[in-house]
Amino acid sequence: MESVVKRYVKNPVLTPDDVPYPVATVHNAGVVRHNGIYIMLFRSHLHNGRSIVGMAKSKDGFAFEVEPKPFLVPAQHGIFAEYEEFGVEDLRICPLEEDSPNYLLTYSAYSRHGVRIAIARTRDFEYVERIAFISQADMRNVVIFPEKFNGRYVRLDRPHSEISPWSIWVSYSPDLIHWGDSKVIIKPLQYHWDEMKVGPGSTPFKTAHGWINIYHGVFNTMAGAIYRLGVALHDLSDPSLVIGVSDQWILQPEDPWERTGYVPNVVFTCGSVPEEDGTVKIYWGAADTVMCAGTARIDDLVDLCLNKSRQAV
Ligand code: BMA
Repeated sequence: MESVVKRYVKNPVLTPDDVPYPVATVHNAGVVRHNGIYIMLFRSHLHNGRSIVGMAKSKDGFAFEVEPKPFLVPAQHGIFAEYEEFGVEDLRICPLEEDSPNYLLTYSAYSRHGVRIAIARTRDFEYVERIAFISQADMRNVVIFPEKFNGRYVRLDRPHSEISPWSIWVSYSPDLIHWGDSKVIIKPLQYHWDEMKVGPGSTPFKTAHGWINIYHGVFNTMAGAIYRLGVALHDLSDPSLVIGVSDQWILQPEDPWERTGYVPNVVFTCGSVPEEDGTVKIYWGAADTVMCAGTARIDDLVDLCLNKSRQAV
């Protein structure tokens, strides 16, 4: 069978050698197209094991050039400094429709108090305004839908739990700061490729059939965890309604740089860019070490969710 995601022939698209300051990895990048330029905000481990976020730009979405200075490093003052002390990771970019250009950035902030999610805003990818922390500890992987629904922002999130397997939840907010009305909408499926945990991946994008949510799922083996990508379709007017979750994964570690590296057997997405020709560019961190890209036909993703789906919860 032809694979759903076609890898770019010159993967990886970004490696630590492409970065003009010392880093050990480049991975888990949020990506958008802003004024016709692809902006990639990638995570890098520094040589002390803590993470920062760098920026790369591209005209075609494949050939990226890294900016001389990092884009986001842990804050130096105030509440953000306290909770970002150990690093900032896995940033997602939400191109808000309202008041465009208006990008929300959500990222994991690590500190001695645990991991929680911060939200920030930029209009030009030069000036970044941190807004708030939008979770307590034990939350990673938040993506925000680009539209409001009945006057509220909607996000997919992934609280950690020792009781239930780590699942995808939905939450709502009137102001981007206060979130609630949470409920679980996609759970790992037992004895399935995502049975250990699932979590939001790239920012959902709209199709005629619903919102496409490309997520990650994890399976544990005797040789360690395998991170793969899956896809779900959410209702256009109420994204808490899951229309379908593809039974099969759409991407798994296969290339040598996906199978070995800082953490072996990982493909992990934080960004995808839908194109006008009916394809979507998908970006993933490979083995937590390099960035890769590929394309999929949006109709193929929709078809998997509509016609080859598994139960959601
Ligand atoms: C997750 C996160 C991701 C990482 C993945 C694989 O728990 O830490 O940032 O890509 O593990 O190591």
